[in-house]
Order: sequence, then structure tokens, then C-alpha cells
Amino acid sequence: MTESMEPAVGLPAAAEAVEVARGLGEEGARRRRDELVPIIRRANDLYYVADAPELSDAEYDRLMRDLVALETAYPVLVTPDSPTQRVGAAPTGTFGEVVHQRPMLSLGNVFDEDELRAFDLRVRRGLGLPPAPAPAPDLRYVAELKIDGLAISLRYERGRFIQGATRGDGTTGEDVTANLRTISVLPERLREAATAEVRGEVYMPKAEFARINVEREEAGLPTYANPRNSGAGSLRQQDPSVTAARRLSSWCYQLIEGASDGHAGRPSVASQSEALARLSALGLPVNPDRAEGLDIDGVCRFLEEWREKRHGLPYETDGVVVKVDRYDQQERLGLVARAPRWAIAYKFPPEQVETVLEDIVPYVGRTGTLTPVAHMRPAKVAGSTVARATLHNLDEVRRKDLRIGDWIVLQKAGDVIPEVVRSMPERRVGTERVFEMPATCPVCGTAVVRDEGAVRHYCPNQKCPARLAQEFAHFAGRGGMDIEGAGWAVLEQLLARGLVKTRGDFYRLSVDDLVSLDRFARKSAENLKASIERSRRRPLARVLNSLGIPQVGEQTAIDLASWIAARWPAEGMGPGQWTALVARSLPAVTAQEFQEVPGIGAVVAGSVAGYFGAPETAAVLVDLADAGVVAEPPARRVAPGSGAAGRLAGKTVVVTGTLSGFDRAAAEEAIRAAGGRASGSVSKATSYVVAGENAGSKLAKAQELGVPVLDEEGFRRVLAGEEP
Ligand code: 3B8
Repeated sequence: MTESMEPAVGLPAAAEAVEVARGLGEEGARRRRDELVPIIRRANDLYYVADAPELSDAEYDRLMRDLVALETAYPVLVTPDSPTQRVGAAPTGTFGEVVHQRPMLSLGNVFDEDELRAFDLRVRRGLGLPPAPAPAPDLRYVAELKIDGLAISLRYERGRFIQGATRGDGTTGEDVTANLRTISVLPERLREAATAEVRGEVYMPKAEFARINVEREEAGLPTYANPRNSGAGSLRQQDPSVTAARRLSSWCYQLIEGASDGHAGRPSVASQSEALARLSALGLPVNPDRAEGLDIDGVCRFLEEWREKRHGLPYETDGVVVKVDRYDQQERLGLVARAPRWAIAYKFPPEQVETVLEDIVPYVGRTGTLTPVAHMRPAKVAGSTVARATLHNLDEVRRKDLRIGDWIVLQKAGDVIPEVVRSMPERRVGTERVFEMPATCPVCGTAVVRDEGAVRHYCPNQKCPARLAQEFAHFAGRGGMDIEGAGWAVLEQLLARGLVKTRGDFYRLSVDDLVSLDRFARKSAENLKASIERSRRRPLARVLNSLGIPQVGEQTAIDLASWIAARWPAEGMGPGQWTALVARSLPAVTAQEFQEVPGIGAVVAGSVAGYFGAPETAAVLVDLADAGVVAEPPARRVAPGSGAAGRLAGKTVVVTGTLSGFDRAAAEEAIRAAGGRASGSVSKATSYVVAGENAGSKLAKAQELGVPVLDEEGFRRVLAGEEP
């Protein structure tokens, strides 16, 4: 880290902040530094390690800027372990480490056009060009939309994807190869046998973020703050099938050519614009929404063009990255304090609007929880009109001091989810009313109960129509049994007419029953019946998820299903017996035992044991088994279109001997990432034996049993979804 001891002037230290820092004197600056550093460290940990930030980006940026200013004013204050010298977080130790061939740097930020023009001025000065508005035809910028995701580095050798890592602390990242293989837009093979390191951003599309948060909220799990955290959380999963179930995507923006031994060869491109074209030609995903050949005015026009339009994109962008196009100029500019001098990130200001909180209305959810929902005067924010926002619980209403009739500030979390930021007490006129939770359920009139922690209010009536309707909607919905065509309108009728009283009743409906529904012709009734039949067979994890166990979301359901499969091995069990097995065996499992499930802690274990121990649960499970719901044995859950995942679903693969492109762990990871099971011993149930150099007795056994044997090339083809 040769640059680490330089003052951090590469980051945009606002001149004012530096002046203020000078005014403190060295001792004062040192004291302020000592205050700031622990706050920033904590914020870094929460952001990068726990994926649960407490500070807003703007607050964080301000603290960081102050620290940079202190170090700029007094370079003696710079230490190698200062937060200004690190990017992101150190690895958490749960993944293997990858030392980046070249450090992964981070970008300095600017927040308005003036700061952006100051960047242009610095660039021109660095290149010996006259300041604007003098023309500088040799200086051209590339503008790219800044993806608010997780920076990654991908290693391709002779055209094959061999390793992928997170940024980590910029020097060392986490090996997330297996998880990256599940991202369908990232190719296993390039269109040419190129050797290169490719950098880019993995992100979660907005729609997927919204879907996962709905699911988490329903399961009573904390929701993700934004797609970035949600995407980061999904990529840093121990189990690649969890990553596969989240539909992540990626844009690539940096090409570093050459072999890992440092022999770079002749680079094929001389500029960022050529690099983007080349990445695209190699088959990598490159964001088409970019502009090349710009001067600084052109960059400003690009910002304006996207300021509003960005809300219509399927992914979140929080700014624009501006880069000097020519590599030779980039090299001359170099870097300072771990940030390149030739690039900068312009950040859009978060969009907030003011509106009136017209009412707060309690809604009854699937678990009976009463959730206060803000009904607002419709307001346009981040590209759409918003009239409702969840307020989560009464504590939140009190903490934000929200009163009915208040003027409030509204924004969208992650550009997606409407969020009431705060009230504006200074605009009160005296007619505003404090919200109280109702004493009785607004749907069934049962007395409302307040949880021990007093955060949650709920309707304890298990039969409350509001609860039942939502429980059943969850059961039939996408994360559960996924009965196509059983939407709200249909469900309400089925419940209202008493055709469905239990979950099992879905499977007892006849075409004649369905024809009796409003606007249901014979054909639509037959279609619905067919989709109900199709839904009988779902992976055990989905069946578990469909039950709506408190504290259990998609991932915990997967963990639980794997554990059940390991504890009651499938041998001798026919299909369809899993539901019965769960009904028979799970009620006796204690909270202590549920804690053995990897990924389940004491709280969730207690909730799961409480759920399966309850007599009502036993009735639900027996009903499902009786109705003929056939849970598939837990092959790993695989999302449609999730790339490498699923290619080995239901297959057991044994690796033996030495492979040239994988060590044992990597080969097994690749098998698991593709949905398969990596096993150590060969039997008739083995789908493939992958035999490398010096394969011995396992190869012989495979040949004896007639198990298909693959060489390394065949293995790669199978992983890539081709015939072996
Ligand atoms: C150099 C170039 C960091 C980045 C970079 O969309 C460097 O280029 C970087 F040191 O972080 N989030 C982008 C994005 C991020 C970066 C980048 N380009 N489009 C992004």
C-alpha cells in the first residue's frame, strides 16, 4: 500500500471542511479525529458486515468527508488503519479469502454540479490542459449509471469463469465463486478464450427486492433497507441455492487483461469506451445506458437526462460514474488515498417530498398483527404516486411523533418502498390527532392483545377472516404452493362460499365447485383445477414456507428442509410421504433440537418448536397429508432462470482423482451451486462420477455399477447445462 500514507486529497474534501479543520489546530484536529474514527468504523461494520446500516448515506458521507478534511489539513494524522485508507469491510472469515491482483479501489463522491466541475478542473490541471471553458478536445469522459450494488471481481482463464470475489477491504475479498455461478447473466464461458479479470457490480432488481421484503415482513423478519443490502445479503450466503433463489443480476464495467502470473500480454483496448465494447463482445453484461465522448457539459446533460428517468429503470441507480476515457490519461492522473483521480461518482440527492398524513389505519395481517398504515394525500416521489406507506408498528408511530393531519416527509427506501421519514411539527395547526391502536380487531371485533415487548398488537382470533384470507393467500402464493390463478378475487369467493375452510380443501375442490364462482366458465375452472393439481408436488422447503411459520422465511424453510432430510433419510420413503413425515415427527422436536439446524438461532428455534408443537398445527399438517399434498424430497430449491443452478438438481455427483481446474472443494461447491449433491462414495444412486488424474477405486466401482463417468471436460459441460 504505497499510497496509504499520503494525505487523502483524492477524495473530494470540500475546501470549506479543510478550512474548518485547520481552524481546530493540530491538537483539536487530533481530538476530533479520535471522535470520528470509532463512529465511522462502527458504521462500516454495520454497513458491510451486518448489512444493516444505521446512518444514512448522506450522514456517513459527511463524517467521512470531515475525516478526510482533518487528514488533509494535518497529514500527520493519517494512519495506515484510518477508515480513509480502507475500502469496505475486512472479510468476515466465513468464506475463503481472495487477494486481488490489483487492489479494488473506491470512488470519491461529488454531490452537485459545482463539485463535478471542480473534478474536471483537477483532471485538466493533472493533464496540463487549460481550465474550462477552454476547449480540450483530447479529454473525453465516459458516463455510466452508478449501480448501487456489491462490487465484485471475476477471474476468467482461457475463457472460463474460475473465481469470483467481493471487494472486501479492497486488498482481500471473499471467495463467492459458487454464489456467482448462480447468477444467470454471468457467463460460465466467454465468447473467446480470453484471460482477464472483470469487475462489476452485482445488484438485486427492484422487483425482486420488493418481493423479498414482502416475504420477510410476512414471516415477521426484519426487512432489508434497500436493494443493496438485500443483494449483499444474498451474495454472502453459505448456501448457493439461497443465492440462486434470489434473482440477482450484474453489470460489468472494468476489464483488466492478462494472466495471473503477471504477464499482461498486449492489452486489446486503450480506453474505457473500448473496454466496455470488448466486455460486451465477450458476452458479459454491460449496461447500455451510458454515454461516451463527452466533455464536462455533456456529462452534466447526462445527469439531467437521468435525474428523473432513472426511477423507471428495473434496477436502482444512485448516481453517475464519470471516467476519463483514455487509459494513458488515466495512468498519468494516477490515484491518491485509494481513489483514482481519473474517476468520480456523482450522487443524486435522495428524493423527498412533503405531503399530508390524512389517516393512520390498522390492517390485520396473516399472523394477526395489526400494522398501522399511513394514508396520505397522494404525492409524486421517485417516479410514482404514493398514497400508502406501512408504519410497521405503534412504536414507530410514536418514535417519529406522527399525528393524523400532520405534514410529513416522504421518500422511497431503495427507490421502491414508500417510507415516512418524519413529521413536521413546526407546521401543526392544533387539529392534529394522536393515533391509538384500537381495543378490538377492526375485522372480527375480538379484543386486541399487546405482545410482551409491547411492540406488536395482534388479533388473537385464529379464525379472524382477515387472518385466514391472508394465511391462505400466502399458502397459495408464489413463495408457497404457487397455485396459478388463485388470486385475491378467487380466494375471497372460495372463503365466502365456504368452499375452502382449510388449506387441504384447495385440493378437494372439483371443477363443478369452481364453475360456481363468479365469472368462471368451464374452461377457467378446468385451468384452475389443473394448476391446483400441478401444485400438489412442491419441494419440502416450499411446503414449509407455505405454512407461514412465524419467523420463518424462504431461507429458513430451505435450511429446515435440508435438516429434516438429513435426519430422516429418504431411503425407503415413497414420494408423498414427506408431508406425513413432517406431521408425524416434527411435533416432538424440541426448540433445543431445532437449534441444530444450521442458520437457526434460539429465537427462531423457539418459534418453530412452538409452531409444530401446537395442536392446531398438527391438524393443519394431517389435513394436508390427507388431501394428498406431496412434498418433494428436498432437492435444493432452484429458481427458474437462475443460470448454473438447477442443472444438477436431484443429481448426486462423486468427484475422484485430481482435476486441473478445480480443487476438491471448488468442484463440490460447483456441484452444489448447480443444485446437485456432492457425495464421497459411489453407489447405484450416484448420477455421475467425475474422474480426474490418478482416479482409483471409485472409478472402478463406477464402471462396475455402470454409473456414467465424466472427465473434466464433460463435468464442465454438465455444469454449463450441456450434454456430457
Ligand atoms: C475505478 C473505477 C472504482 C470504480 C470504478 O456502477 C475504481 O468504476 C467503481 F477505483 O467502484 N457502481 C461503475 C461503478 C463503480 C465503479 C466504477 N464504475 N459503473 C458502479
